[in-house]
Amino acid sequence: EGVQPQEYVLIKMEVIPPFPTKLKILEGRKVYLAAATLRPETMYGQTNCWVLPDGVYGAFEINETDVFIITARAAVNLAYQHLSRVPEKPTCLCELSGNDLIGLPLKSPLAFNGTIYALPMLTILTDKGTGIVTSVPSDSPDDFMALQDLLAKPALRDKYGVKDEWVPKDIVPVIHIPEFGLKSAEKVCHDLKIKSQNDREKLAEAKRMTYLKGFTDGTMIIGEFSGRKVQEAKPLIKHKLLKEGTAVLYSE
Ligand code: A2H
Repeated sequence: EGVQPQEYVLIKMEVIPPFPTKLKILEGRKVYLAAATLRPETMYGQTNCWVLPDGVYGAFEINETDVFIITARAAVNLAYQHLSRVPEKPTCLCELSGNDLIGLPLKSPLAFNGTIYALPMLTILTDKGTGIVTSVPSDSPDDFMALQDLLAKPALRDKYGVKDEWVPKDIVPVIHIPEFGLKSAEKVCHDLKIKSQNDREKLAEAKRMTYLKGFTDGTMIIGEFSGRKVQEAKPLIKHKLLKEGTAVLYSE
């Protein structure tokens, strides 16, 4: 963690009822997997959600209606940021493992795909954000490689009980970058010859390259702000999500 606090946008990925047995006690409530992102302008391209299979999560009461599934660590931080039903005290309705979340159908704001699913990512850090990550394989090298691994490795899908119909077949392009085209993550992962989601050093380089170019040279090619520069669209999309209540701010 750095010296300066990092501000994330938490995207409320709504769990579509009816709930499976492990989530039954949450029935009747609005339940969300809350994903921390630095790139709200890419949300059109969400194809799935990522959870850590061995991760420990909880279902926390955020207010009278909403429940967020996140790590306990994030719930404590949220409770000190006015995002807990009981001020400064997280209330957990049930504990869940990442494995319990795999396969949940979700509806996420701005996503071009109507229903997306929670899938396993093995490199999620439990001491950053909420432990839930939304997947935008067009623009995130980590997301692109985790998806490649699932698509290319039937044994990996089997290990985590992932059904083929949960795995997105198509990437949804969001941003055009002159140097990298419409699927910058795929292009950079290919150019750097990245083999898997565990290729951490090369992925750090890929992230650095795409993050910077996307912001400085990128143009939106989808949604309300299509044709606008990413630099202009980013704050507009962030405020739109916050205003409509499909996202909240979170700092750590
Ligand atoms: B970003 P930073 Cl399109 N473990 O959102 C691993 N990764 C996590 C995480 C966790 N616990 N919590 C959040 N993240 C991811 C979108 C995106 C992101 C795009 C491109 C790049 C990118 C869609 N995934 O991040 O260490 C989230 O993925 C590249 C930096 O705080 C979040 O933003 O800088 C980003 O990492 C936060 O990472």
